[in-house]
Amino acid sequence: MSDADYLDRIPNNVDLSSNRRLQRALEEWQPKFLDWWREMGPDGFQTKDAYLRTAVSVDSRGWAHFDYVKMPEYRWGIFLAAAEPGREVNFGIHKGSAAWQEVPGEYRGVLRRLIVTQGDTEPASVEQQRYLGRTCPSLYDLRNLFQVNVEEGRHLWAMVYLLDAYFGRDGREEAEALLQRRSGDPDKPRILAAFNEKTPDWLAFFMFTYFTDRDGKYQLCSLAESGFNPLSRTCRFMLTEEAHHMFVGETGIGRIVERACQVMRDQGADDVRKCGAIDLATLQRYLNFHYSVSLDLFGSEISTNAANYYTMGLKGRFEEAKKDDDHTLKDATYTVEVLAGDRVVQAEESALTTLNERLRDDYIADCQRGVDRWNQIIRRAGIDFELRLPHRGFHRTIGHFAEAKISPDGRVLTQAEWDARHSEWLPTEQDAVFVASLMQPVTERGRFASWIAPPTRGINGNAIDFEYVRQV
Ligand code: BYC
Ligand code: FE
Ligand code: FE
Repeated sequence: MSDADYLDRIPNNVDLSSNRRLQRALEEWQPKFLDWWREMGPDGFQTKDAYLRTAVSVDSRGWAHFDYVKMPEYRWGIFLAAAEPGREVNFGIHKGSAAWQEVPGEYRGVLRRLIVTQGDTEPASVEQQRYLGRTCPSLYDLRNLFQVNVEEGRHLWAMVYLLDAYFGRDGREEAEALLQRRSGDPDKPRILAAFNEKTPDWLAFFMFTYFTDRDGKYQLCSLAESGFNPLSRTCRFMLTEEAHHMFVGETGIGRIVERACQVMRDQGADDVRKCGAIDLATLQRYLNFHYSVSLDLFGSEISTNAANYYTMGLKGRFEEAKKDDDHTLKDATYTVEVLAGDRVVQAEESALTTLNERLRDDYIADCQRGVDRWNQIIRRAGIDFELRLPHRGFHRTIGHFAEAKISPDGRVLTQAEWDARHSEWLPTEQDAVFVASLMQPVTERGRFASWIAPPTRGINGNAIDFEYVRQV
């Protein structure tokens, strides 16, 4: 393949053609990515036309192009948000110096690790969602799944670009390793725990895109504040795509809630499952699981790693630049919830070591907004039920709450109490079997599975019964 041809196939705004070394590195990586995509990407449908959006520029008015494309031919491009002239490091000990255009030598290892951790989640999620196409509730939803999958693939490209462009040989090795780890594989697992869980059904998929992709939003927002300018610009553009992933999650759950409410209103509260819809109690258990697993992704409440990332100017707070304080946080404190024996209490801690918890707080507030909208659907249907985010300490495996058993309402439990009650709070084997029984593919244009209401509108101005994925 000639260079020009190759360059045609990687849309980019990083002037790839003028950087031979980088071009060669990406050229070597591309076929390995495609091998990975074929082996671990969506199962089936690889030869079908899917109506997908492709990033073709970073222009806020027209960055996305919609058309039919076969997934392996998707143009995974490299896009950075526009450079801000004169940008500075906005926080930490280097606050006020010019933002770095190259990796500061002393932070090389730390920065590489942050980029690798971010990059690892992207292919992991594609692997987790690999088999969902087989049981799609509609062509509209199937297309949204594939859209999320190709964009997570592009996010992997975004991180591999940084590794190849700025980290030389070890960057190239990390880029290869990103294609070698496998979600859920005990011998070569993905880095973060949530990305080794299964996403076995569409309820889990919608919960994942609501809760876990939202961790992505908050992590990307704090990396977008980075003093390392290429990382900042890369993450800022990734965030524009992320919004759609969370939209898929929020509206997916909303439509399942709507369907459950319809059945409860029309047939009676006890018939939801019999009518092939998902009862709200099961939904709450799935919510509890995905929310708690996603909370773990923020790391420990007290973290010297987080303090260091901040002090070094590598990873900021959510909306760092908008905050009105000294942006060094040396003497500042922050209130966090901690365990004190059999109680959860508030404690004042250093603002630097509690940065993970602060980001988790921002995340929790954001999660609550969507839950409120789901509850509005329930209230409007005249049904007396409220979905709730469980306490932040519930079902945690990272941080100090991992040492205890906490109920959804925030009480510290004995092991015996937990054993007796956890099946009320987390998806049970029967829930999984029931939800699995509903997962029958619906691929007729304009039709939807019994457990989910149609969306209010189609994609990119198209009708709901548009042929979002062509069958032939
Ligand atoms: N699982 O100081 P601590 C996304 C490790 S999602 C396993 O508490 P730190 C997406 C930690 O590495 C966004 N291990 O944590 C969503 C450390 O190890 P060492 C992904 C964990 O370092 C959907 C030790 O425990 N992006 O984009 O402050 C679909 C103590 O750690 C976990 C990022 O994560 C865990 N959950 O913070 C597709 C951003 N948590 O040092 C995509 C980059 C902690 O003892 N990553 N550990 O060996 C980071 O900023 C940080 O690594 C973390 C952890 C926030 C994840
Ligand atoms: Fe992503
Ligand atoms: Fe995402």
